[in-house]
Amino acid sequence: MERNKALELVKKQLTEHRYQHTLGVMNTSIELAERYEVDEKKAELAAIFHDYAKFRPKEEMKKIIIEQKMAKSLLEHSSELWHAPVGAYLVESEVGIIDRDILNAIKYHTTGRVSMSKLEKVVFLADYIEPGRSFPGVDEVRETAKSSLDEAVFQALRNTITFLLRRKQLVYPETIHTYNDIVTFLK
Ligand code: DGI
Ligand code: FE
Ligand code: FE
Ligand code: FE
Repeated sequence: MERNKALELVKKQLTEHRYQHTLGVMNTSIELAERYEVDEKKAELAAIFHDYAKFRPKEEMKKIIIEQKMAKSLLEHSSELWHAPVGAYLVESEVGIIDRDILNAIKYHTTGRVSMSKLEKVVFLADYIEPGRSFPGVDEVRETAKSSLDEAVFQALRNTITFLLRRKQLVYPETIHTYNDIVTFLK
């Protein structure tokens, strides 16, 4: 799918603010894809559609999680997590993208997963460091992203988990598993 067509489709699903974030994730994903030798076209499309389901009503997302037999544990954790797997499903069923690599990059963009592909890491990281983000510690991750994809993904995960712990929030097990997998790999 051509970039402008994809952007036109996603724009209808998002607020102006979230659309600007999406453009940031798109540009950052393409840059990272170039740097780390990932398919740039796949990175572009995955980034454009990564937050496709962000504004779907919770009830609709819940119904899809149950009907499509996605992990039941999602329902016991923050609804903030739902738009990623639900987004992958809707991008396939509504937009017609069938590329598994792209769909997995959308599906795992919030929690990551064990043995992430380079494409999945690129979108996960771009979502964290795109120019519109202002998380504490994001500049360190931006700097690291210039030299190591894995080290930068580790730092982004570490910061996100630390943020959740500080706010006394549940941490989804897949997020912890992703962290352990990356740490083991980096040692
Ligand atoms: O959709 P975005 O805001 O661009 O970013 P995102 O999809 O990476 O994250 C959405 C939210 O999910 C964000 O507030 C952080 C939160 N989050 C990420 N991992 C976990 C999590 N929340 C919980 N409770 N548990 C997690 O493991
Ligand atoms: Fe998201
Ligand atoms: Fe993220
Ligand atoms: Fe996002």
